[in-house]
Amino acid sequence: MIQIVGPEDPLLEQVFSRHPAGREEALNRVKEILAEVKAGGDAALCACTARFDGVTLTAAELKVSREEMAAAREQVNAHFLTALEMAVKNITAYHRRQLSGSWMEPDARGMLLGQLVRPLHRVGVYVPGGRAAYPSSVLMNALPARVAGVKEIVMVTPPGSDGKINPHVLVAAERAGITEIYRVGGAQAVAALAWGTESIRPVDKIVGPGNLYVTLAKQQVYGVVDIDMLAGPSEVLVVADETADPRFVAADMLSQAEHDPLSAALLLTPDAGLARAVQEELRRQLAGLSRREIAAAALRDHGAIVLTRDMEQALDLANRFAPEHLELLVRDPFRWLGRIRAAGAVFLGAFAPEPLGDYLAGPSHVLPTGGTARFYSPLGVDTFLKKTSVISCSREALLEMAPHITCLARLEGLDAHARSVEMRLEKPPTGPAAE
Ligand code: HSO
Ligand code: ZN
Repeated sequence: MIQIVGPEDPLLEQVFSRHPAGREEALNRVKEILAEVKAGGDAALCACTARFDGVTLTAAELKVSREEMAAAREQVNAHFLTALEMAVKNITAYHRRQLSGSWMEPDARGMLLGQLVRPLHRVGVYVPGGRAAYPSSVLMNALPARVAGVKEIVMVTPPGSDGKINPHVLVAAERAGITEIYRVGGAQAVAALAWGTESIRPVDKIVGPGNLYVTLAKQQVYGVVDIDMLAGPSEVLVVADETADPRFVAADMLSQAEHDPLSAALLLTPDAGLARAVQEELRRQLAGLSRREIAAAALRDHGAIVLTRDMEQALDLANRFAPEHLELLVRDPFRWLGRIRAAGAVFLGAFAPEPLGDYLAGPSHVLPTGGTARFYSPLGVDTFLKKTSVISCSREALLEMAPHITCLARLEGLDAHARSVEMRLEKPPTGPAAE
């Protein structure tokens, strides 16, 4: 089911590569859908929803009504609401620490330089539907936006076969401060957020994970709007030594394997005894899971137990894989933190299992996957902020810098640039600057 291999085994190349199958074909379909919605607006959204979700809607039904929100509130229980509150509290507190403000500073030459930090005005949050309709993901996308100060947060999510949206998702959306909700998913929803339709106004940025179609659509509209990242299936990589409990290691690998048959779950360990014990545990625990077929497929096709020479080699391989989630189930995990170069989130020690981060710890669970932790960061407050540079200068300071500016301008063949500076030095200025 899951193999124990050496670090040079060809199986690892395959597991590490993470190329989504069928990408080209999906991309062609996505381009067609985007063009259809760009040209056809609401009518195209309804046609796509009928075709892909099997739900017939009128344009007026795209937006989720107050009545539906009220009905959702009736359907969730008290324990869910308590857990939701705790998650909201922790996620908000964590993201408040990420806030960074505008600054302005005079320099010795008489210039005043600074940076304005401003929230985006309107963002779209994509929330998957069906078996992957997670209220936790609503919080993990929307609360960082709220903390950043985003005024309009629009959620899109595909309807279920009954035309409805999961009530837990709706309640989480309301609690997280989402301001509009539309019953539309897939590439068509991304098109609507990017270009707008009669009933959905365009946004400045689209965030949130989706399936391959959604991800490719986000990639296509990048530039019309901003996007957070290109998200793929969930992954966990556990680095463990002889001190790790094989039951914990197996349980944590399964916790991500159960997301998707395409999810990756790896164990890297220098301990052969642990490797065998985890292999056995995986077999045992898998049998008791409701999503065992999904998890088994993930382990079979995207799972491996790698027997490394030592901990150093395990960490080197982990950096190469650049996992979404990295667990260090080792003696003194903090000792290894300095060696980690690429990971979405790191979980240290036996009592920080990955699902703690999925739901309640505080950091967003929207993390870079597929090796993109080499250059993407977790979704956070920064995702929703943008900056503007501020420059002010005294006449004296400009005088000092003028020869250098004009030198560079003339070198680039740009006379008007040079003149713009020289003119200010010729005669006393007129206008308000003269006072
Ligand atoms: N582990 C998933 C997020 C999630 N888990 C949602 C449970 N619900 C991707 O990081
Ligand atoms: Zn998860």
